Amino acid sequence: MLTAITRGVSPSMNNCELTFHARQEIDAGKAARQHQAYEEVLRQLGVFVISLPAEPDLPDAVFVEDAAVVVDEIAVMTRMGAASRRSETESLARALSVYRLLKYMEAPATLDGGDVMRIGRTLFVGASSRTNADGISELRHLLADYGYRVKAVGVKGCLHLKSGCTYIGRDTILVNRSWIDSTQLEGFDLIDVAATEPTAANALLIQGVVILPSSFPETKAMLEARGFNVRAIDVSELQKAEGGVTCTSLIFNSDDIDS
Ligand code: CIR
Repeated sequence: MLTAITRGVSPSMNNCELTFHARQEIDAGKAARQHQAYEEVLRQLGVFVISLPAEPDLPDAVFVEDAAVVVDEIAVMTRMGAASRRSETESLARALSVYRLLKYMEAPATLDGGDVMRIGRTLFVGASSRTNADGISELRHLLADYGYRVKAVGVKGCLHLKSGCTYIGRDTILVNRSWIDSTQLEGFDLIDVAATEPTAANALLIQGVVILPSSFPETKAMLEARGFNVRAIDVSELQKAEGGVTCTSLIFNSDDIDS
């Protein structure tokens, strides 16, 4: 069964980390409602959602994707690039330990899950301001025994690899090529985001449906014209914290336990 771990919006979200966006007031109540609607969409698509309680003292803890890389056999608990976020892994590790053997990244490695785009047995990993070379080689080492290949991809001008590209099925990647070294994505069809929507490349593929923020109507229309089934959702408050639609869940198959 497809399972998602999510976590409620922290009431302290206004103290979130910001790298590329200017700080704007976030309505934490509205963010929580948008997040619940996101969880509901996952449920409608057949995903079993495990919704962890909010962490009041950890402003970015809703962005669970960054704290772990879950593959079919194990979960790698990351050492996130932002020191303020590192204690998010504790409660998440407890939740994930039910489903996967856990491995932990060690200093000096840093890596955020938002930098990891998995396509089959290949993990493309963004060399970003959050993920360093040690992080990429440690992930490669931890996953090599399980038959995964890790390929580094240059990232500049955005937070994470998946701020600038995501896999949307049918051998296709939605991309903003000005932020991502797309030469590493050879062999895939690339669809460029609309020029007026540079942050539109963060989409979440679930059961053939491409979930996309509703603030990107031009990119949505382009994808629909190419035959993709797109579901738009409003995540405006989470976007103010530099979040998108991949970062608020960790999705994995819970039938693969204890391999
Ligand atoms: C941060 O800067 O860490 C958070 N404010 C946003 C994290 C978004 N994560 C993601 O897209 N994977």
